[in-house]
Formats: sequence, structure tokens, C-alpha cells
Amino acid sequence: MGGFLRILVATTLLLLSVYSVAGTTRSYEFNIQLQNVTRLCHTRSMVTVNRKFPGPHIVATEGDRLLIKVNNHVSNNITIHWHGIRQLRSGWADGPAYITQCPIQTGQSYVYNYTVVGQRGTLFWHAHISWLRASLYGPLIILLKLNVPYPFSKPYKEVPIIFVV
Ligand SMILES: [Cu+2]
Repeated sequence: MGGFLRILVATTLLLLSVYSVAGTTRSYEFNIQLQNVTRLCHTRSMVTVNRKFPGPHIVATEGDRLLIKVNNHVSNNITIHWHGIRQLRSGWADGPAYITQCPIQTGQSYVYNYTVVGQRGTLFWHAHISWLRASLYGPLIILLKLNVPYPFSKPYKEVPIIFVV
């Protein structure tokens, strides 16, 4: 019985360690659609993700797999690039139009599928076709794994800030 218990404990620990390394899968849906946006008293129709400007936050933990389904509801062709993400064996998810993929045409969808490996911090995503990057962007936040400390004292609060030049 003691031997059986020991094997059971060892198996459980092994499974736990495998799961903690594997991370989880996080799914997002990006609907590319026109939206009226007002800035400094001017309103204009812009191409947005989910009618938000800047676009939605993507939040993942290091080791997570991201599935981001992009549905194109505008007349422009679209691709999205995950700026700064190392695409390890997932180059087709990088996003530059005509380089790693054909653009997502009107009425079409594409699922970006990649795993965040060996990086953490705040990056951003943006359109990677023509001038659409001017309005299509948002933060991509990679959190530390559970029980991994910050390389500095723990922040009191975190606020994503995007500078557009
Ligand atoms: Cu970029």
C-alpha cells in the first residue's frame, strides 16, 4: 500500500508540474468594424476592433496559448500583428500581410494561434496592412507565471498607456 501511495503521489506531482508548465488557452474574438470616434471635437468613422478605440486589451500569462479569431466586417483587407511576440513554430500567426499570410478579406475570418514563450511585460498589437495600423491597435499584456516575482518591487497599480506619435 505504501508503495502504491508513493507512486500515486509521484504521478500527481508529475501531472501538476506538466499542467503548470503548459499554461491555459485564452480565446478572444476581434470583430473588425466601423465605428464613429470623437477626438478633440471631431467625429469620424474609423476601422476599429469591437467598436473600441484603442482596441481591446489582450491579457495572457507567460506559457499561455492565445486563440484570437479575427472577423472582418469592413471593406478593407485586414491582418493583425502581435508586436514583439516571438513566434516560435507559429510564423503563420505573425500577421504581416503578404509575408506570412494572405490578408483577411471582407466577410472572412482567421484564427491567430500562438503560445507566449519566454517573455513577459506589456507589448501591443496592431494592424499590419496599409495604413490601418493608424487606428487598429491595443495593448497585449503578458503576466508573470504564478509565484514568479517581479524583477522589481511589486507595483501598487498597473495602468496600460499607449503613446501614438
Ligand atoms: Cu509592430
